[in-house]
Amino acid sequence: MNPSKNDVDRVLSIFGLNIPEGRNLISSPVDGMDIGGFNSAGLPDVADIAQRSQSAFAQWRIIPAPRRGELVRRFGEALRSRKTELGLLVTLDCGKPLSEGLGEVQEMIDICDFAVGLSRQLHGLTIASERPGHRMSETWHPLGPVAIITAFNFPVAVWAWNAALALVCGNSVVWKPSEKTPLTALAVQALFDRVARDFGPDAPRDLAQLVLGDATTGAALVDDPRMALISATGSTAMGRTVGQAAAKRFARSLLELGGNNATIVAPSADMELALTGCAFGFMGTTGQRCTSLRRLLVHRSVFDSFVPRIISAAARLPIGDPRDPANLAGPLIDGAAYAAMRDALADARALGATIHGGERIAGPGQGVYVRPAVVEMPAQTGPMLRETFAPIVYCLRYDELDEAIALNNAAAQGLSSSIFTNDLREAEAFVAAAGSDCGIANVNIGTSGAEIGGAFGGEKETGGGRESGSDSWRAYMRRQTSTVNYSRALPLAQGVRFEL
Ligand code: UN1
Repeated sequence: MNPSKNDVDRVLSIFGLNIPEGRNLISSPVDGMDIGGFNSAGLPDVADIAQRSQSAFAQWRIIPAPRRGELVRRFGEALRSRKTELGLLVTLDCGKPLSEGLGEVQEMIDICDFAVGLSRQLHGLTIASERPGHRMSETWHPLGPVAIITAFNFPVAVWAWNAALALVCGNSVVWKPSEKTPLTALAVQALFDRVARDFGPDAPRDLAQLVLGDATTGAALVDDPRMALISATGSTAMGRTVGQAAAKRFARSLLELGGNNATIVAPSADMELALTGCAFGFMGTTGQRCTSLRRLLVHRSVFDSFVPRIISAAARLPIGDPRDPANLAGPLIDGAAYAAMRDALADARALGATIHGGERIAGPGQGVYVRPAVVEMPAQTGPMLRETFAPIVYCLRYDELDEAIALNNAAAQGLSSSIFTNDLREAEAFVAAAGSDCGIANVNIGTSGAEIGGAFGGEKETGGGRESGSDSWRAYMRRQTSTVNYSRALPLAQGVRFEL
């Protein structure tokens, strides 16, 4: 047995699972070795799952919300007790360093805590009626089965953002994880199943289900008329297909898609903070976060002192086996990711860019390990305006803040953005109406690594959806307006007369 398979086998057994077998191969990006396989669910399987989800929803929606919260609380406790094992499995499944694997499980725990509190706060409104003896109110009701489609880079946290909220909101969920990372999904599902079983009859069978498969499986789920909300995280290309398919049948969609995130480094910035924020931003998670820093806009007066420090940080970054805590970056997910990285760098070179790093380096087995690339661009064109899911940062000089904000906003996506400055006017201008057009606009923090308490998502080609904190829960419920007449007359609104 190869080393990563050995680890996977050991961890899966803790969750009562064996290594799955099937036609679609599962390999660990850590060493590129095959671990097992799975079979894609076909159309009849998806239809069956959707049917079961609908039955579960019919039972779950009438359980009081605080009791639903109790199930999520217990699930959060189960995650706490298995954080170490699950964190390691995240690392084996998607290749992120162990501290980030553990961080991802912490993100799941955090959203469970958030959702438990929320389960007593799904507040509606009372609204002043214009008619005497009438009361108008707004109530939030459970919506229906929710399909959750997730990407390889956060193989479990993004499911948890969606599932924890959807469950306290009274919905059932069906999860279609990335075909690149089915192992953590299997473990999390097994953990949830155990918690749900122990919860007793209030938790219906099939409340949360898992469906493994490829794009065809995902499409079948999106098209199923029983799925009330499609929450999809991944590429803009995937979101365009999913969003249109959902819209065709008037289903709701919640899209959290690509980003092409920029950081502005102003002359007054604390350069140490900026260095760490930008370094983690573009190299952390091997540049495979949707919030990863991809464009670095540096004021002309500090460019020549700051960018060489970024280049040297990239050259020094400890990269290797993500299970070794000495390494701050692990592998790319696969060879296709490296091919995309190479293509982007070749395009940049053809445009006259100067490239530092970006080469493949040795790592365990067949794992795809790369040196992050710092690219000095002549202008914001070509690959700088595309999202390449790899550790590449394109650097550009700017002279005026307005120009930097315009460059920030010129990307097709609008997920995350940040500015490093100690100038209050600049900081406020960046987060004001005419500032960054992104869903996330940070000051003296990098673009990635958001907490769960805020709403997470972005504008334009990022899809417009908001997941996780704040009032994102509303996307998982339906709003009902009720006007109750407790008078003995029936006055019509707007003074309309209708007397028989
Ligand atoms: C993603 O990459 O899809 O803000 C999610 C962050 C993480 C979530 C990223 N909390 O970087």
